[in-house]
Amino acid sequence: MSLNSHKKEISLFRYAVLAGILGTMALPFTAMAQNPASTAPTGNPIIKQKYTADPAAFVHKGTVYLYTGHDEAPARQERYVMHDWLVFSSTDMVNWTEHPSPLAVKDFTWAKDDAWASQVIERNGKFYWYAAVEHATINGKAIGVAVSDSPTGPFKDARGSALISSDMTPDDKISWADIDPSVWIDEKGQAYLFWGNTTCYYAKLKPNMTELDGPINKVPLPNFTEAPWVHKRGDWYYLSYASGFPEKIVYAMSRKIEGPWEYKGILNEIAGNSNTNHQSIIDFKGQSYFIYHNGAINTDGGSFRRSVCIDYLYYNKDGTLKRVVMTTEGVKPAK
Ligand code: FUB
Repeated sequence: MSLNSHKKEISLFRYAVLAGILGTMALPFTAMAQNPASTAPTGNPIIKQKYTADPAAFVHKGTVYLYTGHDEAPARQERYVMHDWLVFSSTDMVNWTEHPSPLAVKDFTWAKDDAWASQVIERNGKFYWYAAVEHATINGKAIGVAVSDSPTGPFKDARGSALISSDMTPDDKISWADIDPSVWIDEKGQAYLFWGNTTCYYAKLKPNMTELDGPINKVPLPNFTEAPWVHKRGDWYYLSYASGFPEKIVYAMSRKIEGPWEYKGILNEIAGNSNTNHQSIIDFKGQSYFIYHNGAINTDGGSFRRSVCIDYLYYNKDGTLKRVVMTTEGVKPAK
């Protein structure tokens, strides 16, 4: 997203929505901050003791691990303040346990700040965390990769340098082009990294998961803003992404991960008072879930103090996706 655009967006819209649809969810944040690490299952947002954003979830041995960004902007400061990432786990999608923060920008010695969106994937018993940060010496955003033997960390920088930096995508004139990594491993074991803002990129990864294996390619997608997320169901690949600004989540489908992708339309509407809603899609215990963020906690929530929510995702018989219904109730415990 454009930072300038974000700064302009304190908007009446945010307060109108808060007063309306989401008004009943506005709770005093000071009270919520006293909650213990395990959150009471009271619907959306699912994490109430701190602000969480940019969810990325995956399932490992019967447990869902949810990785999030951590919004720490003081009230009324309309800018991102994000220094570390958080991890939560659940065996039912409703009761979430917070673990100690396993990764921070400072763990990437070559990075300056901005713990933006990320995704974790498992390969051969190791967990690889792809994360967007501001590079300290190469102008703009970059993507690093950290590794751990446990999904809850601690994670350490796997390279000692950026995997993706702005000098590798020179056609892009914006400094925040290289953000929002999404990673996928296909049936043959080939790993792919997707990312981008304004332009969607992908590249193959080597089996070590820490080096590119070939050129950086562009994915032609209509009105792509950011937040690509790749998933597969049956024979279909899905590439969902944020579109426009404020952002809706839209999606495309393909029989092959390298495309061509066919645009299919809107998956999730604008998330109330948040300009972004950054999705993650998983299946767990026979049900599909759409995980995203809104700005519904507290009247100071909004675009820079966001909160992760979960609602159901449903497919049509032809493989297309039904539009997500965002709710305050959230989901029921998965059995
Ligand atoms: O959290 C910072 C940025 O906001 C993310 O990288 C984008 O996807 C948007 O959610």
